[in-house]
Order: sequence, then structure tokens, then C-alpha cells
Amino acid sequence: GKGSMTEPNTFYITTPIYYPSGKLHIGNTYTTVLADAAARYHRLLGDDVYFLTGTDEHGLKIEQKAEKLNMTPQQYVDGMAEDIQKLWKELDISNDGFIRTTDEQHEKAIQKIFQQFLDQGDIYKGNYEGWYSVDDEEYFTESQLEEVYRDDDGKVIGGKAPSGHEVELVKEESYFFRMSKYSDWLMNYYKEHPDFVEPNSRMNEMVKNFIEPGLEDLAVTRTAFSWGVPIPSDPKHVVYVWIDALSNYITALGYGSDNTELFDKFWPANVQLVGKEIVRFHTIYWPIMLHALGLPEPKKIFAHGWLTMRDGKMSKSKGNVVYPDTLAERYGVDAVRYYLLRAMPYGNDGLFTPEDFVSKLNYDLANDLGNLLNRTVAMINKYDDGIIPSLEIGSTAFDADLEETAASVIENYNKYMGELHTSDALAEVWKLISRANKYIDETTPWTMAKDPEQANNLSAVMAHLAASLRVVAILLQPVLTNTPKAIFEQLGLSESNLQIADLSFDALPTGGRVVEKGQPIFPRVDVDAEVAY
Ligand code: ME8
Repeated sequence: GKGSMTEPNTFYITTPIYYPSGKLHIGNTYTTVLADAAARYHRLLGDDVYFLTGTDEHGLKIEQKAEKLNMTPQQYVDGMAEDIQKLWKELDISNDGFIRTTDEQHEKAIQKIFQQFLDQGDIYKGNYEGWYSVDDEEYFTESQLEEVYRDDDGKVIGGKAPSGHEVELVKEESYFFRMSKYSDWLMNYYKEHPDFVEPNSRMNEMVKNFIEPGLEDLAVTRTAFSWGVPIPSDPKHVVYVWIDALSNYITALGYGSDNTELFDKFWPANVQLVGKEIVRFHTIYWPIMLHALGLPEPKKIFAHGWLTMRDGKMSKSKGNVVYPDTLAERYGVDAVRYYLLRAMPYGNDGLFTPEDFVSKLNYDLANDLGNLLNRTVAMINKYDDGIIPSLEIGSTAFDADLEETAASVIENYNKYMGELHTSDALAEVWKLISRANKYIDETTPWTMAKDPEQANNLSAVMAHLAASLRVVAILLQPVLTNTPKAIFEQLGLSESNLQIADLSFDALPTGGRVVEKGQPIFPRVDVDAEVAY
């Protein structure tokens, strides 16, 4: 962010705006939960955060979907946008803004942006001929198609996009954005900003596949449908998906309107999250558009892999999906958030299986974490009348190693969360949880309890366990929205001191009273029964 000594850093993070062409699944949810965890983490650091998500509501796919349902496109997207916002509430998504590309402010700004490009000579009128996939909302040249169909004379009459979706031949008048003009500028920008795209390998792919072969001008309007933002000077054309969609990240902050306060404060974005299939749009067209507008580029485009099913990428159009609300209703919001942020490895795809979901729930949450809390609360009741003792009251030979583990976990966690590598950050937290469980086995409190001379040392063991759980609860806050509170409540700790920045193991407040009977925070589930469900 652009902080000074007195003002907090700003942190602006975005997700793609999702097509409301079907119910959102746990793939879309992954991106949103990841952004949410980053936003919550930065708020805990004291940053001034703006977290944006939203919906991409124009285009042929939506127009067709609404028609099928006998609705106007507007009626259709209104219903979907409402459902999606409800879903994010259910999953405790803490977004500050929700942009819809049908918002009046957005549409007006798009018309202004388009006109500016036209006036500057960045956009020209021409004719488009090529293959179009409605499902991908994307154009392809014949050589880009995965498969082509031919008639008896060998003429190509159709085919499949790399995604597997059908394409159709499109011949129409179209406006084009002169991307070619900015090719050298973009190469140079990449060179000077080697961290612009993460993972870095994606940037090399862009250079090799799209920039070096020669950047093609991009068709940016359509006349074959009307559900979109019309061009003021030529209204039979509507702005085709990418200028409309990408601009959301700035129009949502008021760019192109009378009130640019948020834009002035938060642009350029710190991190823009995208799935790997839309890296091209965000690392080639988006920086070029911004440059043409005279605006700074986002600091980082962060591309993540796909959540896959056994038959490939989970996607709305394929229908091989798992719904987040189904999982959340059955297993709780924290189980879903934990699974997504733990199971997706950085830089790769992650396979969803019901077995894996249930076993992460059982092993990590119910066993490792749940049992540590249960045992700790029960023992503090038994050995210290329910009052959290001081860490200094005694000692054992195992304290130092536990304390060192906590210190290194805190440090590594902060590094990983700062990089959005949540799976690694969570693995760190679980190192402390495992270490604390092992500490119980090493110190054997039940044996110490038989020796009155060990009374103070036993109390110190109780304090060390409470201190470990306190650190765990604080670190889990960006990811889990209910569990940290439950841990604090069971330990009788006040929630007022949950900042991450100045966290230390020995800041445990003493004298608090734990609850008399701790409830399990994550009930174990029966794997066979659940997988069948
Ligand atoms: O592409 N695994 O919208 P969309 C992980 N409107 N993430 C996934 C996923 C999966 N299986 N499936 C979807 C669009 N996603 C455009 C974006 S932005 C200016 C316009 C996530 O509804 C991932 O973030 O198809 C992906 O990029 C996004 O949802 C695509 O959502």
C-alpha cells in the first residue's frame, strides 16, 4: 500500500467477476474464499482494506439462458446476483464492494472509456470473421481449435474450443482494439516488473504463446446480440465482454464517475486473483487498456490452479460441480473454508474427492485441533480449578521446544499469508497443533498430577497448552470465521486482543476461567456414510 508513518497501508484485492450463467460452485468459491482470507489477514495487520467481487452480467450466454427461462435478461441477472450475494454472506465473505456490470455507474463509465479509446485511435472499426464459443465468451482462429468438423467437401463447418465447448462461425462488423500497438510497451513492462504475474512461469507462457508470435488486435464489440453496453456513437454495437468485464476493477471504485474518492485511495490494486484460464486477459489486455487510459497497472496478477473433479475441471457449463452451500449446511462454513484453502496447493490444480474432504475434516479439524482444545479445557478444569495459570509458575524440559515451534510457526505463517500461500500457512498452524499434542504425550500431565511436588510444573504445562491454542486461534482468523471465537470462548479469553501483528506466545493473559464443559468444535463424521451421501 501507499502508507506513511501515520496512515495505514491500503490493500485492494479483487476476484474475477463471475458469470451468473449458473449457480456458483466450489471452484468459484475457492477464489472468493482466498481473497477473503487475504482481506481478513490484512485487516488484522491494521491495513485499510478494500475487497471487491461481483458479477459479469452481459453477453450472449446470459441472453440465451434468460430466454430459455422465459425471463428478460435483467430479471434473470437480478435474481442470480441476489443469490450470489446471499451465498457469499452464508460463507462469511467480507467483501467491501459488489460490482455488477449492469450497475448504471459501471455502464456509463464503460461508454466513456470506449469513447476515449475511439478518440485516441486505440479502437477502429473493421470486420470480424472467426470462430466464437458462447460458453467461453471467446473468439478463436481455426488453428486454435481443438477439433474441427468438416462437410463433404472438406470445408470447416464447426469445431470445439480448447475448453471442449462448441464454436460457431461469426462474420460481422466489429470494432477492434489496436493491441499490436502496445506489444513492445508490454514486453518492456514485464521486464521491468518481473513480479507482475504469479506464478512467474505464466508470464513466460504469455510471452511465448501470444506476444512473440505477434499480438493480434482484439474484437471488442458485437452486433449479433443486444444484451450489453451500447456504444453511444454506433448503438447497434454492444461492448463485448472483456472491455466491459475488466474495467469493473476500476469502475467499482468510482472511476469514470463524479466520485473518485475510492479510486484515488485504492488504485492500483495490490492483488488481482484469477483462475489460470483468464490469465491472458488479465496480463495482456488489462495492462494495455490501463496504459492506454494513462492509469497505473495492478501490482500483481495472482493466478491459481483449478479445482478438478475426476473427470476434469469443475465448471458450470460441464455440470460436474459441488455446491458450497450444500457442504456448508452439512459440515459448517469453517469446514468448507478450511478445505478449500488447505487442499489447493500453490501453483497447481487440486483434486476434489468426497473422501479427501471428509478425511481433512476428521483428521485436521476434529482430531488434531478439536481434541487439543477438548483435552486442554478438561485438564485445566481438573488440575487448576478451571483457571489459566501463568507460564512462569513452573517449567518442564519440553517447554523450550514448544515455544520455539510457536515462534517459527508465527514467522513462517506471516510469510506465507503475505504471499497468499494459504495451504502452506495452514500447514504451519498445524505444526504447532501437532507439537502441542505431542507436548501432552511428553509431559504426561496425568502422571505429574500424582506428585504434589510437580504441582507448579503441571500448572505451567496447562499454561503452555492454553498459550499454544491462543496462538492457533489468532492465526486461524483469516481462514476460519467461527472456530477462533469458539476457542477463545472455551478458554475464557477476551476477544479484544486478536491482532496478528504483535503476536507472541508468552502474551497469554492469566487468571481467565475456561468453560466447565467444552463442546466439541468439530464433530467427527462417518466416512462411509458421508461418501455415500
Ligand atoms: O471467467 N477451480 O467468469 P466465470 C478454481 N466472467 N477456480 C475456478 C474454477 C475451478 N474449477 N472454476 C471457476 C469468468 N473458478 C469471467 C471473468 S473477470 C474481469 C471476468 C474461478 O464465472 C476462477 O477464479 O467463468 C476463474 O477464473 C473464475 O472462477 C471464472 O469464473
